[in-house]
Amino acid sequence: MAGLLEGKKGLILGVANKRSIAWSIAQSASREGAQLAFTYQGDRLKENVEELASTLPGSIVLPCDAMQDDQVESVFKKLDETWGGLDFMAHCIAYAKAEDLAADYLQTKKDGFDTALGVSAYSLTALSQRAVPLMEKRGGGSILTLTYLGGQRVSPRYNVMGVAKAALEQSVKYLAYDLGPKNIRVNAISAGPINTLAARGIAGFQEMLKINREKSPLRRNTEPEEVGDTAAFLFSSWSRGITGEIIFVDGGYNILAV
Ligand code: NAD
Ligand code: 0WE
Repeated sequence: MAGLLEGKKGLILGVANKRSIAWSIAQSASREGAQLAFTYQGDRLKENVEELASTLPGSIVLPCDAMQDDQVESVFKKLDETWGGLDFMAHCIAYAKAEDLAADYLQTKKDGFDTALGVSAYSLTALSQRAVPLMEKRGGGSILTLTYLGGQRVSPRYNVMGVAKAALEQSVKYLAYDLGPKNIRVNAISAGPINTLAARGIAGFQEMLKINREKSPLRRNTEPEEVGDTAAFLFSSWSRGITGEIIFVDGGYNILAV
């Protein structure tokens, strides 16, 4: 049977290593027949991403620090030259200064606030601006970002990242409104806690995984493959009626009260 994403071209931003949620999204999309382009942030991650991408034949690998306008610009120039269009984009990028995930939110400085909101929230809008013309050439598209429950509720020490995710989630809705007439859909997956590079070193993260495993309706932790398969659905025409949504892939944890 033909894959769900046969003939589609997609851009995946935010692979750091094999544990990255972005990599699980890439594997699901590739399994369903999509051709992929990857970006990496800085030379430190270049080899990692090239090695992973080489396992998916026909992949493109490009540098892209989301805060560098020239790098963002050249990604879409390259995709336009090689593919002449784009069907989907997965934005899997977040960053806050470590110090801002350790103290109280009250202590957040302007610089830390701007960094977290710039990298984790504004970058979706900046990237979407460049993706739109390529998606229009294909008669539409699907844009996806990743968020966390800490953008809607208080998750202790998620702090300025929670404020950034709130801005990101609302950006999803405004972008969905703007891009609907172009048949471009914009959605977010709100994933449960997953042991990735970005989660490593967060004080108490193992305890969070334990609570999630014990309390969530599905009584297990979220697997990155579950996020990947939901992403493939959101890239596909099976989700053609869905835009501006925050879809929880968290074993149902978000529905609970005490
Ligand atoms: P990860 O560390 O594998 O991925 C984070 C990525 O962000 C890295 O590839 C990093 O290079 C990239 N990045 C950071 N700053 C960047 C910049 N300036 N330009 C370009 N790229 C930049 O960790 P992950 O957990 O896979 O995170 C991916 C997304 O999933 C993030 O948005 C995160 O908030 C979200 N998320 C994670 C969890 C979790 O528990 N791990 C849960 C829900 C949502
Ligand atoms: O979005 C995230 C984490 C994103 C993240 C992680 C780091 C660690 C290293 C952003 N910036 C940095 N900066 C660093 O220097 N998650 C959803 C995972 C996560 O992080 C938490 C969580 C959860 C869940 C932090 C505190 C509380 C819960």
